[in-house]
Amino acid sequence: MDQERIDQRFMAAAIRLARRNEGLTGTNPSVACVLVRDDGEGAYVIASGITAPGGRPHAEPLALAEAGDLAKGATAYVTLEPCAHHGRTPPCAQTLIDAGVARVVTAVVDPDERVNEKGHAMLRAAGVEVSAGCMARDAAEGLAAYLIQKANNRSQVTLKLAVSADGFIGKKGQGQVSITGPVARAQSHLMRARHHAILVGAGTVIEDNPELTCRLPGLEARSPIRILLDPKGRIPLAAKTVQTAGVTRTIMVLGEGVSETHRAALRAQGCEILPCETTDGRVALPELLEDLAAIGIHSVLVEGGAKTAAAFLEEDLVDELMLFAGAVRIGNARDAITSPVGDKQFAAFDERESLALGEDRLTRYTVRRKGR
Ligand code: AOF
Ligand code: ZN
Repeated sequence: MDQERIDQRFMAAAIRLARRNEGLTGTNPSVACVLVRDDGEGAYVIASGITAPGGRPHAEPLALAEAGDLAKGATAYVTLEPCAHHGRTPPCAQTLIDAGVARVVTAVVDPDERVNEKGHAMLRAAGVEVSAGCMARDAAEGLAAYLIQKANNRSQVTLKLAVSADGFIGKKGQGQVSITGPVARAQSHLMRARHHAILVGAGTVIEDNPELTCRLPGLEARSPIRILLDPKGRIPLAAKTVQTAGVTRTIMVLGEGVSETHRAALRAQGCEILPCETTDGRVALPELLEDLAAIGIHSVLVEGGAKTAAAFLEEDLVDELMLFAGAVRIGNARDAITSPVGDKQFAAFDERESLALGEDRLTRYTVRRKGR
């Protein structure tokens, strides 16, 4: 295998590893570092590290500690350029140098102004060979929440939709309609676990009364923060999300007109209140996403309903689209709700991958950005 193929193989492993702590590292990105040696009989992994929950330690010192003396002369594959700053931990570039690592392969340049190629420069100045940009696009997808916050000062948005075989996402006034099977459902709960927050509009809370938690066995603690858009204060106190606000952090996004009595009642249930700007009675979404980023919520999974999804699409605020195509037909177009993603919306996205989940199919799309 040539060096480029070998590099891609280990970087792909690092990218997969980094996904494990996605959503757990606070405002820090979940980065992975894989240490590899070749003693003449082919390359093999000696150690690995992922940014710890909470954001520290960083990935590199964790991998180096596991490798011990074997790190001398090894190659480090890191999904993000090693940091060059003395933050709450010493610079990772220096830690790699001190451990005697011979070569560092990175995927994405760290846009943090304290790093931004300084990590690469530090390594090169110490005689470490640096290969940057390996599998950059794939790694950037895993780091999207961090990169979007740095570049656009807002939270990253994933829109999840389940569409029936005949193109509908539900039926009016019928609450939750089952469109996909158990395998797809488990996958959607995994998506919840990987995001900082899950967001729905008031209509969905009123009609479906969902819990919006992650209910995969063993991953219950990874339920995302719930964000409920309720500019007019229509969500009843009896809603499951309000009733369980003391267990799972719940943020109510309220417009100016919502009464103080209602606010106090929500607070008494344990809800947090985030005031929002409104236009024509609807939440101003770009401002909301900036506010969320400012309080450390860097990724948001939008799960409904049709109007909320359409609003995010209209404002070009969807970074990733997760489309579950169900095998069932809903029929009766009169009360069926059409998918908010039509040909016009699809044109803004690139298909990235598609997988079969039982009877259903999940296709992942990312927004097409200039220069990509
Ligand atoms: C790395 N490896 O695993 C991560 C990095 O507050 P601090 O000191 O933890 O610094 C936060 C910054 O560290 C963050 O903005 C980003 O630039 C970098 N994250 N760097 O070398 C890692 N998670
Ligand atoms: Zn670091």
